[in-house]
Amino acid sequence: MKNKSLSTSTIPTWCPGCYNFQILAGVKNALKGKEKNTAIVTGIGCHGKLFDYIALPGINTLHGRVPPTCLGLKIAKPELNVLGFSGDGDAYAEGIAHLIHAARYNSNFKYFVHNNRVFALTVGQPTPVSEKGFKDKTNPKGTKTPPINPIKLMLASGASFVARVFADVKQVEWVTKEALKHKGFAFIEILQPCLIFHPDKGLKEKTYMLEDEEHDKTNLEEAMKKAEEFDYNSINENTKIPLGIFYQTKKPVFEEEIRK
Ligand SMILES: Cc1ncc(C[n+]2csc(CCOP(=O)(O)OP(=O)(O)O)c2C)c(N)n1
Repeated sequence: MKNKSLSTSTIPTWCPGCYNFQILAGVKNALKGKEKNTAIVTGIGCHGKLFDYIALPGINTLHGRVPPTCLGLKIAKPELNVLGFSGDGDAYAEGIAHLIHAARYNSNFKYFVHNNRVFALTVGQPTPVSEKGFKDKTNPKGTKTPPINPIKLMLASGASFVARVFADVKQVEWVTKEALKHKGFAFIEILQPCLIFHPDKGLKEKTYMLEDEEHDKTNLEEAMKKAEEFDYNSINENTKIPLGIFYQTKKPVFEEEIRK
């Protein structure tokens, strides 16, 4: 799991065993050899600390503003690989309007959402993907609202690459490499239990890979059906969570269109 290249001297302050370590290692493995022309953008939250632990240039931007920051980088320097990282609060609460427009614009950057279904850095408030009834100090009787389904949202918003993986080094490395091969906006959600505020024990065991089935990732209708298999709300003994690439298509790329 250790990958010293791209390392910095900053000592991580993530909790011991945090799945963010797996995400960091997977991304670093995938970026080997691409160090010279890659930039990263991170949001605000535990995920955002990744900025300090990976030796790449970029911007640790405002809460929720990762997509427009990535878009700006791609407009200025289209030859750069640009990778953005958000938490689910960052992406689906503060930044949700930007997320929808990122899918619509189809700029050629890759966007990773560390989805631990909680605002972790601010110690455990519900996000738009926390299950109905989630309890914390701000909602002692449990929330009253159901979660959104980000995979369906991205498919409906026109994203040209939509994937979901578990926060496991190998899965993150694989999906990062696939996303880098894709020309256009790539949305990648990473299911990441938060050991302290949303442990989601046994979540990985409920997942399966679309790549092991005969899933046609060019078929939007099929992708929507697969997206509906997991509603982010009820996790029980019957829950099955598809992972992998739901959908991939070719669309005009924003920064190329404006140059014309
Ligand atoms: C505009 C703005 N609103 C709220 C905050 C406070 N804040 C800092 S971190 C954070 C939680 C981030 O949660 P998430 O994006 O899910 O990332 P995680 O910590 O779970 O990785 C919040 C709400 C802020 N810094 N800026």
